[in-house]
Amino acid sequence: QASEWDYNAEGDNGPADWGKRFPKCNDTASSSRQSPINIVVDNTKYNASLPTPEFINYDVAHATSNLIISNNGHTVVVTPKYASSDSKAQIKYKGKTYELVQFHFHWGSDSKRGSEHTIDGKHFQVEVHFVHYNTDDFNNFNEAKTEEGGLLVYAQFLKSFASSANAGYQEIVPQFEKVKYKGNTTTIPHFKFDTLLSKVPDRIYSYPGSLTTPTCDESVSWIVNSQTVEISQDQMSKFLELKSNKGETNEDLVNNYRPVQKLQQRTVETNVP
Ligand code: B30
Ligand code: ZN
Repeated sequence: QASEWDYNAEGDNGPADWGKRFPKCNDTASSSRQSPINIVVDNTKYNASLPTPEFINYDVAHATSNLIISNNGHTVVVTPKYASSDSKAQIKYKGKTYELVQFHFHWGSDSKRGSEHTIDGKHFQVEVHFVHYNTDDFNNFNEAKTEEGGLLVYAQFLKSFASSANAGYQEIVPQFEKVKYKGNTTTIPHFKFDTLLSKVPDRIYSYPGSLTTPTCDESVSWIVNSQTVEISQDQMSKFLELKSNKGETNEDLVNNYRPVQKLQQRTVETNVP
């Protein structure tokens, strides 16, 4: 078999079959907390004391740090490589500190699909995941990944609309041609990650969930920013040139989103009435 898991509805490795080889991916038990989900706005619960996530060092561009951009066949991942003296990007939320380890993208072939989370059934074309682990309670990402409270992922939706390029995403997207195939990597200078986010304060949705790819560990506190960021159609077209294989055949890397999972016993909280 070509890959242990993929996003194809046809074949035996698609999302509906992940649970066969990765049992944590099943969302059948009423106790399960799989991601992504459809967020039904009328069913979200306003919590006046829900804290706003505090972004730390997202506004710093270290001259001494780099970013590795790599195509792993499932997505493009951007990983900060910090010089030892450089302060790392973090989110503080509900009394815990989480350190950014990587961010990556899920996207679709047209504007009606691509995001993993949906809001009232509506998809956005791109969803960016800023993946953090809890440095108060864990020594590294891999230790945190399997544990309740271990991870925090901040989701930012993008839509292609603007005719002029989004300056933040222009730091990354033009590099995609260097990571066209699975296994390709490239390095760029560090830049300010807050240029990739819509401005706070926004309406956020907050709920307990999981990694959206195998092994689907139920360790993630999700924060979904309801406000979208616009990129240009030219920037969007760069996503659609990526390939999920090493180049022997023509396999587009696209529609790399998991279908929404059952909400089960969960409540989605929001910070705006
Ligand atoms: S997500 O934000 O819920 N989509 C991982 C991190 C975040 C999410 C999903 C998965 C993760 O770290 N998975 C384990 C490592 N991966 C590498 C990778 O980045 O994705 C190995 C793998 O899958 O088996 Cu390709
Ligand atoms: Zn993701």
